[in-house]
Order: sequence, then structure tokens, then C-alpha cells
Amino acid sequence: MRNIDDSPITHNGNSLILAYDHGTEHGPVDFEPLPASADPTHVFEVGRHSAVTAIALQKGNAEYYRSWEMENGVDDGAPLLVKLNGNSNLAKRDDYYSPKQCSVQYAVEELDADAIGYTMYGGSLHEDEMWTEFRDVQEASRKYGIPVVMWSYPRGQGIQENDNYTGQEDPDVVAYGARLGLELGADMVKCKYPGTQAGWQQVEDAVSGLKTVMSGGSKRSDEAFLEDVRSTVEVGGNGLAVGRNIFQRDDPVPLLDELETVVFE
Ligand code: FBP
Repeated sequence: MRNIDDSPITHNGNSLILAYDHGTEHGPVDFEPLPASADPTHVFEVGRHSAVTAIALQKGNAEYYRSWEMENGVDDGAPLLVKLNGNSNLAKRDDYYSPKQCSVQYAVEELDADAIGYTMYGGSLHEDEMWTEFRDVQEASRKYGIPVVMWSYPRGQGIQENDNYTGQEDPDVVAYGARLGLELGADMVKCKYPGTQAGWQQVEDAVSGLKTVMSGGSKRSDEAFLEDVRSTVEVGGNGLAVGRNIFQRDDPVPLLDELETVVFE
């Protein structure tokens, strides 16, 4: 197994993943604050900032990304993380589930992926199916020697109906989700920020050195966002995977400059 520190998606052991799978997860509403962000090439360009160690895309945009690089002679684009599963807000389901739309084989052999991403909804009625799918994803990724990042978002009936939990940002819930990443063989786990540094410390305590990245969340001020990132990195977090806080900004470069310092230096 290749060490994730040798992967292009990390730099000095940490990562800044630019997430752009919102067109599936939330729909075009996420592009309204900055209409230019509906054009994937706008975000591909943002990914050329030296702070960005990976761009996370669904299959269709990943195909577009590779052809955009080729047609425009881009050789400094962000390494590609292909997000294998996803879901939409259009669907009606009995509980959270994120179907897989791309195989590891296709991601690696056709898209030249540098890493794989998979969302796991622990606590959902469909958790068992997702464990089974993740097993295949993780084992196939090992064969190709590329890292797997688990978007570990416990939510659904198992969380709602458990009186011990206050919701998906409860530190106990977030830490449990992070631990699933370790137990199931992810190389990095992406978690919601539980709101406090003590909460993130609980995440770190649960994962025994597994790489962790904080999920960005909805857009807030530069200062508030940087404060949250700093608070996770200070207690061992390995960076972030962020979408709206970058692509909804008119000019994300000053924030990316600051993040580069906080995450890598
Ligand atoms: P943001 O930084 O915009 O929160 O993006 C992170 C991310 O994990 C995306 O990859 C994904 O589209 C989105 O959050 C899913 O958020 P949720 O399922 O909580 O609505």
C-alpha cells in the first residue's frame, strides 16, 4: 500500500481539497451567489492555486476536467479526486443513501484519478449497503495504489432516533463517523466541523493518526472560516475539503493564500 504522504493530494502531510460536487448534492442553487461558478471551468481555474492539493469532482465533471486540461495545455491543474457516489435533493428516499455512479477502474484507467472519494452515511437505514460498496471501492483502490477519502457524514434515522445524540454535528457523532473511516480502511476522512476545537480534538482522539479534513459548510466570513480551520489544524487536523467557502467568493485568492499558510506552514 502506498503511503498517502507520497500522493499528490497531500503536501507537507496535509490537504486542501476543492470540492465541486454541489451540482449533484444541492443543485444549481449553490451557484446563485456567484453565477460564474456554474461553469465548471471557472472552478477548474480556481484549482490552479498552489494551495489546492486536489479537486473533487463527480464523473461527468471529471471527464470534462481532463479534456479541459488537454485542450488548454494546462499542466498545473489540481490533482483529481473522483467522487464515486453522490445523490440529489430531488430524490425522495426513506433515508440517506448515496448511489455509486463510477467505478474505481473507470476513475483510474479512463480519468487518471489521483484519489477516490466516497460518501458514507453512517446511521442511515442504508448504512449496510454503503459498507458493502465501500469495501469494494477500498479494495479496488488498494490494487491501484491510490488513496481513498471517506466523506463520513453520519445522519439519518439511527442518529435522529438515538437519544444519546443531538444531531449530525454532535462531537460524539462526528467522532464516531471519523472512526468508521479508520475501521473501514479509508486513507483520509472528511468530517463536519463539530463547532468547537474540543469537538475536533475528540475526532482526532478517535482516529489514532488517520488523516482528517474538515468539511467547509455554508459560506461565512473569511475570519470566521479561517478560525474554524485553524482550530482543527492546531489539534492535529490535516486540512480541509471545501466548496462553497471558495467558489461562492468573487475572488477566492486572498482566502486561499491565507489557507495555504494555515494548512501547510
Ligand atoms: P462545502 O464546503 O460547500 O460544505 O462542501 C463540502 C461537501 O462535502 C461537498 O463535497 C458536498 O457537496 C457537500 O459538502 C455536501 O453537504 P451536505 O450533504 O451536508 O449538504
